[in-house]
Amino acid sequence: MPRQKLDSTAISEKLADVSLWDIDAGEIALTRTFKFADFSEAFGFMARAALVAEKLDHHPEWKNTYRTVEVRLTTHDASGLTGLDFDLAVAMDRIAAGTGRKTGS
Ligand code: H2B
Repeated sequence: MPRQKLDSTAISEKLADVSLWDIDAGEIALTRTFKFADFSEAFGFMARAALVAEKLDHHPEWKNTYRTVEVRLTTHDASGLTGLDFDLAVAMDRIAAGTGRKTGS
């Protein structure tokens, strides 16, 4: 049941795997701001992440400004966090780590 809303206990356990992400007070969403070397790296990250999102059938809310990508992950169908949000967060971390020329956060 990957799209089943997680309770606080399950969320705290899973947060250990995504330590670079923030969680909002209501435990509805994970957020992370990625910063890359330039727009090309940022957009490349988004292109790769979009393919993973399609595969998972789970899609990010995100905003790109030049070399910054602000990401918010939540499961709209469950009105909260599910395993898919954590799966996508981990995948995005891996993709960002692989771009090589990332400059921060
Ligand atoms: N993405 C996110 N973030 N939350 C959802 O609830 C969701 C989704 N639902 N992508 C999916 C698509 C659903 O609409 C389709 C029909 O599976």
